[in-house]
Amino acid sequence: MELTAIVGVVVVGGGVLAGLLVHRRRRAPRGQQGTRTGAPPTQPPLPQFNIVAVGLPGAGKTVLLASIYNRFQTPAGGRSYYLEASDAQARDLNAAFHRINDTSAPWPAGTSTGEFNQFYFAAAAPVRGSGFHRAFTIRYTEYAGELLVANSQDGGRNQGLLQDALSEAHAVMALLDGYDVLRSINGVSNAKGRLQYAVSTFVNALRHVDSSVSFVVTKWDLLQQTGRTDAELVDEVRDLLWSNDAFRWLVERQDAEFTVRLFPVSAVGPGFATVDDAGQVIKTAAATTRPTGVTLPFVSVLPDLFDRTEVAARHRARLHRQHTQEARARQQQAELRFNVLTSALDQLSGLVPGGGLSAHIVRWIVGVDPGIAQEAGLPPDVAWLETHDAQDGAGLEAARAIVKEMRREMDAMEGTLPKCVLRRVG
Ligand SMILES: Nc1nc2c(ncn2[C@@H]2O[C@H](COP(=O)(O)OP(=O)(O)OP(=O)(O)O)[C@@H](O)[C@H]2O)c(=O)[nH]1
Ligand SMILES: [Mg+2]
Repeated sequence: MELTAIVGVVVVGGGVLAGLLVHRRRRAPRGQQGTRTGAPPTQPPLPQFNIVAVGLPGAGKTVLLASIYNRFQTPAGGRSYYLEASDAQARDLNAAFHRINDTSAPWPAGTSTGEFNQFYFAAAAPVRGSGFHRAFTIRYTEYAGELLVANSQDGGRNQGLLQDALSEAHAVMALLDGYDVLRSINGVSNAKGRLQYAVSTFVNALRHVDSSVSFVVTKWDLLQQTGRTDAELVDEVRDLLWSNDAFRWLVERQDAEFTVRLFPVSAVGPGFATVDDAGQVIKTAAATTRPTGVTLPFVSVLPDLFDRTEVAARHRARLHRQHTQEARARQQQAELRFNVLTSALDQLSGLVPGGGLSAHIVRWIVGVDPGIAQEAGLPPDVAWLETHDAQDGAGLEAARAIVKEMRREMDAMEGTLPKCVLRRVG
């Protein structure tokens, strides 16, 4: 089965004519099209984080999703947690990655506009010798990049679903096609036009979205073939993108609480593919995949959410100090509100259909009133997790451990490639 007939991740795409000619690929046959919203693999109420990827057709959304799942499906590389999909979605994603990995098989077909799929991944970590406990769920939306760039009767319904997914997103990954980036750096005519088109598509899709946005440069392995170091390439890519007014606006317009990063990512890794004379990316016979950087856009989501909470909480704490006469009364009030809030959430978690806390409640806590926990004397991420951990203490402990590891992975990347941070907040 084709991955494109299966997967569910959100990515925005488009391209100038010349670019489209280079990137034109076959679409999944009609019989294989469909809309699937896979059931979450877990029954207990877990907090849910929604991720949407946006990128032009051919930017690499589908291949990246298969590669991300492949990396996260078991604890590995110093990571103690894993992501678990439902049996059916795991089968689809594994089959897709196997197809990508098989150098005698063609690449997956482009995703059809009739497809719209949502993948649910439960994150689980070991807790005090009592096995793995689920901590939260990540929902990832997969669709055709064409939905972002063309009006079509066929995809009309899915364009609406995509808008919904974007408005519910906690984090958006904006994918820039690394091959376009490479050709732009090399001064190939039309390449900059296609990048410009991608950025305009992001502007259109994200204008009214207030989630965090990170930029992902896909097919980094092709850029590495220039022989330049990652640090040199990041410098060049930054300069290239920074010269684009719309890109600068996207970075600078983010809500003040978010750090904006550029992630160099290869879903297949170095040496797996090259570009032939016709401009097609072709697999290298007998090569094996060694994906690089694919976990990073994922692991930045939760620490960024908590950082946003923390920055807002610090701001409120400053105001709090400035009004010392009112401090005591405010403290008492905050404690009261915090208690009311936690008990209300306890009740809500049992009432929401499917048992999970809705994204709106997540936004409410994280986005609207993050100072409450601080005023009540709790560190914001601990308070956040406690209010969202409706099921058991082990789930909370697992969530804390996962977020800590995610932070460590982010810090390591920023230590190695500091220029990847386009804008630092906090
Ligand atoms: N070298 C290299 N090529 C890649 C990589 N990821 C994707 N590609 C190439 O890019 C093509 C398009 O990737 P897809 O993942 O199908 O693109 P998409 O964004 O899902 O496209 P639509 O489904 O049309 O929206 C693949 O068929 C590969 O040829 C990568 O990490 N490295
Ligand atoms: Mg696709």
